[in-house]
Amino acid sequence: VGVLKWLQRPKWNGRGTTDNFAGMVLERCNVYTQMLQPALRNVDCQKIQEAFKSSSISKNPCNITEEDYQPLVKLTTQTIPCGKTVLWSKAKETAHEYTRGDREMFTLEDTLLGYLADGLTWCGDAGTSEMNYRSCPHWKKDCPNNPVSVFWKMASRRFADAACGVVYVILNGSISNPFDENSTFGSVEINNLRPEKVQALHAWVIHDVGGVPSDPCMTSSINKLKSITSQRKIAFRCRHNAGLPHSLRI
Ligand code: N1C
Repeated sequence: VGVLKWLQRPKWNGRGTTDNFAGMVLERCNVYTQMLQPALRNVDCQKIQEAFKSSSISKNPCNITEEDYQPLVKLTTQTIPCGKTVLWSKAKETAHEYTRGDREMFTLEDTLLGYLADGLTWCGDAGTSEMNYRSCPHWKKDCPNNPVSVFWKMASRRFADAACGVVYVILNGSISNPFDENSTFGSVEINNLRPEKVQALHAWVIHDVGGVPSDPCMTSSINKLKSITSQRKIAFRCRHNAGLPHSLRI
């Protein structure tokens, strides 16, 4: 009994592949390309679904690389106009609330690639051609180079690298560290913005209604962000606001 139980234990510490992963990817692709961004109506969602699955199928889920996503990336090419990129850190819902109201602005989840993957988990296994619905590697407890972590790092890097004009970032002013150097924004995106085409980074620090003791833009956390942008020769502006602004333009 002990051995049997041991054999049946989940392999990894993270949640398994989302139920109906492939079906959800196909469905999201159809919604996005047929209803949300008609400019992409000619993409082949069947192919996209297959490329997404193939990125991790029959592979060790601790050895995923950005190259594994190349075919998917190629099929989902999309150009975001200058001045329309919205980054966020620890403020996902707030950022999406904002871009829902202004369909011209794009977070990564408002691009096809981010839209397909948002909230999903996926991984395969070296020995089989099935997804693993039971468990997937947890980035801390198992391994950092798992399909989901590598995906967001790759997608975030490319999203920031492609940004031009004024770039916006929505930060969470209700926590002590609105700019976190270990976050994806602080470790990947900020370092991949290109000074030659990014006019400025405008930060919106959103905090709870009821006021803050002092200006969140003056805290050491935001000062750190300011100094990184200045080293990188990117102009920086910061505003704080209780609740969402009507326009991100400062
Ligand atoms: O680590 P974060 O936030 O600072 O990452 C956010 C930053 C955004 O600007 C996005 O462009 O990085 C991009 N991004 C996503 O779009 C995204 N969607 C879902 C990064 N991560 C994303 N996720 C998942 O949330 C992913 O699993 C990652 O680990 C978290 C990061 O959330 P965070 O710490 O609030």
